[in-house]
Amino acid sequence: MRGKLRTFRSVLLAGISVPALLLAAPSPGIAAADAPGGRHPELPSSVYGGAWPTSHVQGVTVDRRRGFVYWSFTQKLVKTDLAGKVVGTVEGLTGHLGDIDVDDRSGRVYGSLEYKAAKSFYIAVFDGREIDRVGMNAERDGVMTAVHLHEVAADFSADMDGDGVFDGDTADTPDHRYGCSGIDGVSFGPGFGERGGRQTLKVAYGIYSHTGRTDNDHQVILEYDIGSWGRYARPLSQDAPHHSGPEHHDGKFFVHTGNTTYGVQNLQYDPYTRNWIMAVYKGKKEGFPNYSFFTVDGSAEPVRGEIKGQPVPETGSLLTLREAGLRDDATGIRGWEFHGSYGFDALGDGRYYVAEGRAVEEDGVLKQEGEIRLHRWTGKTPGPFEPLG
Ligand SMILES: [Ca+2]
Ligand SMILES: [Ca+2]
Ligand SMILES: [Ca+2]
Repeated sequence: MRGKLRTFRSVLLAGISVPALLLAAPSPGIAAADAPGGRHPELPSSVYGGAWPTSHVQGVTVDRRRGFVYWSFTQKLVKTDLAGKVVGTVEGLTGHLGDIDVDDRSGRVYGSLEYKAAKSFYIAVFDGREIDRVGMNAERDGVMTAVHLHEVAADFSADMDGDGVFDGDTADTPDHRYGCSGIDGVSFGPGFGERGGRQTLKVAYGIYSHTGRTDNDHQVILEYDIGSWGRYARPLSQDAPHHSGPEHHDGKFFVHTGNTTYGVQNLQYDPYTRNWIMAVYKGKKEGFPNYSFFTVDGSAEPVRGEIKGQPVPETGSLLTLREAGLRDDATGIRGWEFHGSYGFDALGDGRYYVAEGRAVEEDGVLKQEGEIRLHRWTGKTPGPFEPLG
């Protein structure tokens, strides 16, 4: 793996022109449907995102229209071109930047951003077009605003055992409604059960791993129409976090997967299969299959039903797992085994970029590097993708 990476980098350094050709191609990011004869514009089989003195890569998103890749490295957003050349970075984040997704129309990048000690949870909005140099500051350089999500803060800080004490950022407690640890996976896409129409932002909860309670066996996904978010978005002073955000979400949905370790790491709508893809860190509860990857059937209407395992019986909008992949006979839960928790982007034509990350040491400094590799959908079990190129 290391050797391969180095080879890829040295190929770039030697100026071999595969990526350069891609950049030179007319309108490389125009959607496949717009390409003459329905041919898809070429994308490199892998892109190297650099090594950074941060925590691991948390999410990737490709702006095909403009030819850029954005990488969330937890404390830093990195922008490269499709050849892996660094265009700029946004730094100085003291919270946790998780999964990201680009709004193709505007080129803005939306990412989950958590400050658990301050009980503050945001969608960070980066103006991708304005990121043009390394070392831009998230607070001072005018490239990032944040919108606070009240619903997440309320569920995260819920005193579930009613003892008058909120136990804070720990898994070892009955507190946190649905086991909410914050937010991570984000993706734009159509409404659940809809093919087209207005694209909304979906935001998935993190869920603490806890095998001793029954109310944490669902993934929770919030839906927001960002059309009105201009009025809420404010620059963020991380020492005095604002709470400017919409009063209400535009939908709250539950998926029965069994408990996982920190919930949906990467959420991604796939127009090719009409799946909502959820990559997770496996759960540890007995009696569940504890798959690492789930697909929600995006063509199915949400149904009203019981949110199983709650201390007070509760109903909500339930999403349906796709009838595909592995099946656990005891629970009926469907899923897959695949890595995708560090970053996953669907290109819309049956191809995907899947991120890998690893720790490296450079000049005595511990760093995390990221790389994305092109895959295609096979639908086979246990993992429904195969690498391309
Ligand atoms: Ca409590
Ligand atoms: Ca994550
Ligand atoms: Ca995503």
